[in-house]
Amino acid sequence: QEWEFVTEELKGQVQYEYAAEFADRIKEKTNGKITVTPYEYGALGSEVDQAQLLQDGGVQMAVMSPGFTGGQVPDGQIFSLHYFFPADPKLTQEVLNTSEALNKDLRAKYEEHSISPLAFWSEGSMAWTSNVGIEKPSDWEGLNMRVQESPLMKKTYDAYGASVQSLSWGELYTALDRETVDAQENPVFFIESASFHEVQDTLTISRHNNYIAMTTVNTEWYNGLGDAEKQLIDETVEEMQSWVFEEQKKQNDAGLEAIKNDSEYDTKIIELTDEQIAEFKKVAEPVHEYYKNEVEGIDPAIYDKLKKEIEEVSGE
Ligand code: 6CS
Repeated sequence: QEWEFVTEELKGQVQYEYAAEFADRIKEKTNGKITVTPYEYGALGSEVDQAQLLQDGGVQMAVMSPGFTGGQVPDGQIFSLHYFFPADPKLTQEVLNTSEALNKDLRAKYEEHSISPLAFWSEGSMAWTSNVGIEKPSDWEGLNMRVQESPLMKKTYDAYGASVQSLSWGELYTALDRETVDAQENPVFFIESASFHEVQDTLTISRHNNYIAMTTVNTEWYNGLGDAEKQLIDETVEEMQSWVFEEQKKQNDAGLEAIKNDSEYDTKIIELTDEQIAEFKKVAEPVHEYYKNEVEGIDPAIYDKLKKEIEEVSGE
């Protein structure tokens, strides 16, 4: 058997390395009877194309960012709320591993679209890059922010006073360089690896959100597998949760060091203080209510349950 596994990143980056490690483990466990083929971003299209491919059963597995199906599965937009999950990736990962709201209720929502998320994991805390140096909400005024395909992301940056534009990440370096967009958000490892810091003067450590990815399988394909194969996949996905946590941490630490030591581009690093973060929270928190009460098609009960689970983990 051969299973095809698309990712939204390149060799060396977290998502691709995840798929490659998954492939190695399956090969070993099945003595080569099952081959998993990982694909880099771009090999089979953009992030949006890849999501569609998985839904159509054109590939069996995908690492998928919820932001690219925000229009189709509105509940998945919960991951783009700012200052909702714990700032610490370790605590966020604990929520992702244990949450019933996500692993049962949200999973069912994705399954209506033939996407089965088997696991949710953090690629690290996201930072903002720009040329202006974002330190307070009003610094966003007049900026054009790059976002994924998620209406809620627009709402969030609207609240800060920015305009937004959806792009695949492959177009982002050029867009920043030509200043057709002014700012973007990503985990630090990705900013360094995609060289966005070369075309942006500043990086703000904002702790506004973790970047979340999902290990997904085509629902009908997965449901049609035998119990032994399902068990093999589930068990390997579960083992990979601690592996990917260490991998993203290693890459994010190294990425920050590399940006700091890159004397050619001399990126200014702004670490927001707790007081500055409180200003962003004031603007971002009403969007949580907006999400829960106004976004069409979402189940507010998932929001309430998840909020409680987050409070339990973060002790707040
Ligand atoms: O910014 C993006 O869209 C990309 N960022 C990451 C961390 N992974 C893939 C995604 O497409």
